[in-house]
Amino acid sequence: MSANITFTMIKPDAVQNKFTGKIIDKILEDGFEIKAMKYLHLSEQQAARFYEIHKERPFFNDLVKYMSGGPIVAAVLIKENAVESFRKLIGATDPQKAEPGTIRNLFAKSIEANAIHGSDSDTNALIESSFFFSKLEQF
Ligand code: IDP
Ligand code: MG
Repeated sequence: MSANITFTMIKPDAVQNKFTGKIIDKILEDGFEIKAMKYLHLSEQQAARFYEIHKERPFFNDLVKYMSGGPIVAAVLIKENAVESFRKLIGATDPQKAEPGTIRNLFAKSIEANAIHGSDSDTNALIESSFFFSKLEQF
């Protein structure tokens, strides 16, 4: 069951640039089902907690400021092999290295403001989903 779940955020740059609708279209066209979704503005503390795993990396403070700098859209997505399939759909972290047609290739501004988040493992998909949504059993 957990292998069919991933978690995503449409990041502040993409929301600000009015790419939310286009990105959701790409996700649905790729066969994902939206199980839960919300629009919200993270506080710096929430962004720091979400990205705690990166706290030793040099870009951590900038990342926290950027992720709390404007509203985001958070969602839980369902598809077979969801984590791997979604990472393929979004493309490489650096949009300059992302394959043509991927969400980051189409909509990201920079390696930091890269339009979208995707979980990197089944375990993290569940942890990240429960960061934003309760009643995980419904997934
Ligand atoms: P991912 O989002 O592709 O999984 P991670 O390495 O987990 O990439 O990094 C988390 C986020 O931190 C990235 O999506 C991006 O917003 C930011 N980031 C990653 N590497 C850099 C960097 O070298 N400079 C600035 N920001 C970065
Ligand atoms: Mg990551």
